[in-house]
Amino acid sequence: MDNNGSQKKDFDVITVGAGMAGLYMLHKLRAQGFSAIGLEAGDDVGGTWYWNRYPGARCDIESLDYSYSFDPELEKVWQWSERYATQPEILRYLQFVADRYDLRRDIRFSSKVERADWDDSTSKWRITTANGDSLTCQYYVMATGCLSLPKEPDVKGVERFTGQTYFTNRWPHEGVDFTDMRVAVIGTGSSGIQSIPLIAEQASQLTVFQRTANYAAPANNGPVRPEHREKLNADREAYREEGRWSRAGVPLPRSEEPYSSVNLEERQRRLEAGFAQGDLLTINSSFSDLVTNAAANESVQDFFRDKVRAKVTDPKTAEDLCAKDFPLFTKRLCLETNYFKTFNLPHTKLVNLRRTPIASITETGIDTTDESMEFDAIVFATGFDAMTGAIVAVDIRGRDGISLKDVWEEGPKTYLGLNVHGFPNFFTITGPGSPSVLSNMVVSIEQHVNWLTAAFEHLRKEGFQTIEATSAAQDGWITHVNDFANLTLYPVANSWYMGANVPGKPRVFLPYIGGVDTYRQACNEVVEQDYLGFEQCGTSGSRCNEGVIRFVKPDVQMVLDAIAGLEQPPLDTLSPIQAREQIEANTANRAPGPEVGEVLDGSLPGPAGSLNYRLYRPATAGPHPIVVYYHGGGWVLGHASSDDPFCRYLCTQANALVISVNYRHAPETRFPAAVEDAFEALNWIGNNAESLGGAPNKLSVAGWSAGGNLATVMCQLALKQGGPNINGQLLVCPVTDCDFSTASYNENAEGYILTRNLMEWFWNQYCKAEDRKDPRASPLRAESLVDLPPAMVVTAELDPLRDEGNAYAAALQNAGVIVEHIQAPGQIHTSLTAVDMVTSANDVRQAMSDAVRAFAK
Ligand code: NA7
Repeated sequence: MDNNGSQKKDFDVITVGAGMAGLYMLHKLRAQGFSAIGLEAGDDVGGTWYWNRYPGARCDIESLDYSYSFDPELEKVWQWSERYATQPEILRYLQFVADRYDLRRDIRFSSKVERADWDDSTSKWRITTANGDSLTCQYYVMATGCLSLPKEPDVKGVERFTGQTYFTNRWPHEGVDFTDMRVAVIGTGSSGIQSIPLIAEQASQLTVFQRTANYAAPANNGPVRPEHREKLNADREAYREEGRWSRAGVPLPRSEEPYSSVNLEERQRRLEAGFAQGDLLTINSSFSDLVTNAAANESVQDFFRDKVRAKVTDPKTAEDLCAKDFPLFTKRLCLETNYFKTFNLPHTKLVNLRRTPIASITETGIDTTDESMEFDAIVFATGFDAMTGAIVAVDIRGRDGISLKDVWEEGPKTYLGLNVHGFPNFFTITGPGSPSVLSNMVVSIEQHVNWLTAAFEHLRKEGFQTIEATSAAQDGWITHVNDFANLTLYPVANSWYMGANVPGKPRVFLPYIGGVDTYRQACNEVVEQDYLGFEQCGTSGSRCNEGVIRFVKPDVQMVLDAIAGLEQPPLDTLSPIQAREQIEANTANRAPGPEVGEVLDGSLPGPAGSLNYRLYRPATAGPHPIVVYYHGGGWVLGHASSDDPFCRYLCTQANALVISVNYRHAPETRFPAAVEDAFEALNWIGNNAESLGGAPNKLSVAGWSAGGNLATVMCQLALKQGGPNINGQLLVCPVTDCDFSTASYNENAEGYILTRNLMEWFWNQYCKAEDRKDPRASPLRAESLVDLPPAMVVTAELDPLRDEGNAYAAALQNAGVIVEHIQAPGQIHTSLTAVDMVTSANDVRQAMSDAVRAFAK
């Protein structure tokens, strides 16, 4: 039935927007037998390609990739004429799609949605349009695009100008002829960079007002690359699938090599090749760390700036056109065709607004702080209220009338970028918190539409009327999105990704940067776990598998994936000697940790022979407080320098002399040999503090894992048996007890490097069963913890040892000891000490070094 002009008022699904997302949504819904209608503000299909008709408008993902994949026949009947198609061609494509699948009959055009209200009593949304339509639906889907609501031109005097004013994102359908006109363009993002060369071809004078110079690579546009078409045609489905499981939604090899790992020549070769390739993604994919490593990024920035200098004749203009204010890629890279060369034309001029800002737009032109200029036309290429603007432009009211705009006041909150807690049956396609603008939009659109329509099908089959994200699942996802963003340089840029281009908009990273592949996997797992984190309700009851889909910190997950990739046998299946060899091999190429003033290897007298130590001295003037450090390794593995990066970190950050002492290991020597060695070393260091360069009476202990066990035992022994005065104890994921029945042992028995089996193996090597309850092995069992030194206890959420560490912190507190206790979410046993590898633990590490400083005060 035709829903367009009909009187039908109630639908299974209402979709807002008839761009790429809305069209495919309608097609899928119809195929699945849902009644659906699309509401579109424009008078035809096309979305962003309907509105953005400025000269030079093109896609910046190659058209072969920037096209639907859902119908192989469609790909046969539509052929792109250019590598990067123009806006008219993309619009024709979308019109062709609308015709081919007869979609217009289910779209009401010139229907701007103004309100959407959830009605709990009927479990339906009521949608109200500007022309007075009031429709209801079970599912309400915003397919309004990420870059659709124009940013208000925030330039003083904008209303005064009496000449012609144009906005790139609302370009007249009939086009504009700038012949013989004096034209100003404000804005040098993609829209400005694409339109400026073409406007310059017509205008008698062109003045470009640039606030921030952008990085741009040459588009090298032309016919579709034959090799690209061949690759697609060779195995269409495999090609599309590769795109779906790629980082950015485009099949492209991705280097695992950091920038610093290849020599200068190879770097240059890859950069030149990427540049010549003429796309957004190749350079970034040529190294593993360009968006995470500031130094690598800076170096590639130089490469881009040199390219500008080579193209622009006037050195001052060239310098002004060089992007300098933000790391490369943290604003969307632009593709340019003749942009930089346009500034070599005699009638084109660049005004650097950083030097001479606009004072005001006047009746006849633009006044900067430096000069008055007259224009016949001003073009605003000033961008969009991206990702959230078009969504909250509709007054969306969820449960109990809560407003989405209010809920998102401090930044958008979504689960998977799909749904919002408090807004049942409301969905956003490519919403904030999904890869969206960091991906090939078409791939992301298809994935969302497929996911949603499968969910609708599932709910229909199961007899549920509503689905809604739980608050916990949503919070978990928001944390995950932010964790990923914070691993990168993106948050430092004043980009629209950060909402920073719109005055007053909260500064929050809007898209999901974990990659299309990672994201798709998460969405799939949510479904496999019976819509994890979604509450599904129907007349006959409700169902909710509550949970958080990604709770491991993303960089920790990368470490886990890398280790899994090694396919090594579990340590507990090896002999101790083999286990030591495996660990040594694995840590040989780890990040080295910070530079310290001096590293000194020495030995000290132990109870059964000398003990090696490694001393780390800060570069600052001493004497320094001393930290006696005990390494981890389950009493079986490791040595004085095996926690080298962490010791260096403590040394520099806490400005302390860190002395990592070795002790005898099991199974060669078992409990209590390690304790005796550790205690002897502590006493020796206490007695020799001054000659070592330490400050007298400023001695603390620290240790990780089994070393944490020894550190805390040292505090107990020093008090009991008369050892040096200890100012504080830093216990990082310490072993404090021999009980394997804690919840954390069960929850984290496998999968996070330190397994339950491995821990049992360590204990078996170290300590006879009958000795394990001795407080020197299980310090949690000490009779009293009164008068022990102040402590910082740090535990990791995904560590079998979490609960015993937490129990020790609580026991110290109960005994009146001053305790700072951090429970690090999403971290594992080995990640807190993995300096420079797991940066998500930087805050925790900082707190540790602050605590060590405080011990010495
Ligand atoms: P962008 O990328 O947001 O660019 C907007 C440009 O307009 C940018 O250079 C801004 O400078 C400039 N701008 C915005 N407001 C002002 C004022 N008040 N004064 C001077 N200059 C201003 O939007 P586009 O439309 O070019 O591209 C959007 C996306 O579409 C693009 O990334 C592609 O994905 C396709 P600023 O950087 O804020 O200093």
